[in-house]
Amino acid sequence: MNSTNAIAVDLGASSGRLISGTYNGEKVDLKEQFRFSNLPVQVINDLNWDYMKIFQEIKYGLSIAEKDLGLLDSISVDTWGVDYGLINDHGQLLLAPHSYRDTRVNAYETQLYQKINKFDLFQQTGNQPDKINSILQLFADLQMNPYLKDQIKHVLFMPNLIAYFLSGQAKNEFTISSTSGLLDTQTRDFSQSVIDELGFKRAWFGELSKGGATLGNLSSAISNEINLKSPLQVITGVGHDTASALLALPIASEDREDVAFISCGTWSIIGRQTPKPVVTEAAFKAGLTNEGCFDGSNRLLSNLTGLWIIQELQREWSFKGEVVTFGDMVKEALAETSIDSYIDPNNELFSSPNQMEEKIEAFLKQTNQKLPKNRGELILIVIESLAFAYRRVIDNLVAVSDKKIKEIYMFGGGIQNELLVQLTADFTEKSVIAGPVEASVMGNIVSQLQVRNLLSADDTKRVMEHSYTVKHIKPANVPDLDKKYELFQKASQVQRVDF
Ligand code: ADP
Ligand code: LRH
Repeated sequence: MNSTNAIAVDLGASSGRLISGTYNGEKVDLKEQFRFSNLPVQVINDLNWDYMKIFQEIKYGLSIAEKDLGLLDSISVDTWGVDYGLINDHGQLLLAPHSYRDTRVNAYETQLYQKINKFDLFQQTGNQPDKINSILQLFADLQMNPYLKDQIKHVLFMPNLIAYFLSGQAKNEFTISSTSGLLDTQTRDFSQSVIDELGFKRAWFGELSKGGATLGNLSSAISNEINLKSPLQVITGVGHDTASALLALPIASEDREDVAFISCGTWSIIGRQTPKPVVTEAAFKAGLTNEGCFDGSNRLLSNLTGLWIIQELQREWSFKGEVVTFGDMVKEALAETSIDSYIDPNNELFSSPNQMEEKIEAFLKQTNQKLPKNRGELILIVIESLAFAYRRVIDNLVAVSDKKIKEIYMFGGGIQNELLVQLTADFTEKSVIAGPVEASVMGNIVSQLQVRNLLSADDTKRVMEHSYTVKHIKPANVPDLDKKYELFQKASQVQRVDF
């Protein structure tokens, strides 16, 4: 076949990027075309997406990619979950889209769960109730601004909102919608009963696209503005970054339920594929959630505060003038030995920005553990604690789905942290297959090729094997592993840390 050029727009918390995937029938070659910072903007009390800048950067990136590759054939967007924009009858945004770290939801949590209690919500939607979920964000928006109810025409999740800006077509996609807390466990479509209970309208969400769709061509206004020659098709491919990454893993469909995955980015997402949502009390108590895969199957997982803690340490140290790279941080940790002090990375204390070093110390003091004597020991505490947190979720996944896990696939930027990858293998006592770093981008490209009927689901494994290499990591023996894990579990019991 002639080769084809697809553009993946992947919006992560560390950066937004446009990466081209050139497919020749055998393999996909990825090439970074353009990368830009993607930080939320605090405006008085609100933490918002910098959506205008993002959109401008995407246009700029497209013109760069066309200069590099010649004609571009298709584009799709993936992002993290849960955030959305509200569009009125005139096609305008009613509010700047909020970041899920915005705090407006705090005042409305109790009210929401008085309407539908947490376990009911979990059973109806499969999503673990969480502050970040779209359901609570939208509930808060409507309580704060009742006028919105009469003005909303579309609620569009972020990848779908950006595709709307590109094509003028509004359509929500399954994987990203599955992070909202609004899909029904049985139908896997928007839940009419949850929507009615909260005073939302079903029509706002539109027809749900499963398995992706072509929306149409890039709007001519944009092509003219940036002088783009390409007849670019805007595709609503796999919209959620984690679902996207799973699509790119070189695993045959029949083996997918036997392995676990760990997505290592700003968040750590640990999960496994299951045929249907698991909504038992045990799954609820274990903090697990159910989200959707591009092929319509389920992913049972836990979203943990992940390398966000490392990112915050790096950002704060850099502000103090001590420039340090992620690579340097891993080296500093490798130079130390464990002091057997642990944090619970998922404690609420660590999910908000700023003063991460002080928060870690506060956690260690409150749990009567030894304090680190230098930066390397501090970083090692975080990395070891992350690996133990992964083990805890892996154990829960096995328990609630009553099925063993043979090995673990790790991917995302965090697999460049070789200490984290090795400790994950060691602490879970399982082999790890690591790669690729840009898994979400690769999955985004695969979904476009599948929607365009250039690649079948069955052939995807073979094409992925030709497109990138993975590393195999064997677990090493850790003396007193069980004792260490007990210390981690004990430290994790603390709920509120005074800070
Ligand atoms: P996201 O898309 O969720 O923002 P990424 O998948 O880009 O995140 O992963 C970002 C994380 O990867 C960073 O927080 C950092 O901890 C880790 N990372 C990136 N580069 C390196 C590196 N060279 N060495 C070690 N860790 C790295
Ligand atoms: C990871 C992720 C995760 C959560 C969070 C908001 O990037 O998509 O699954 O939904 O972002």
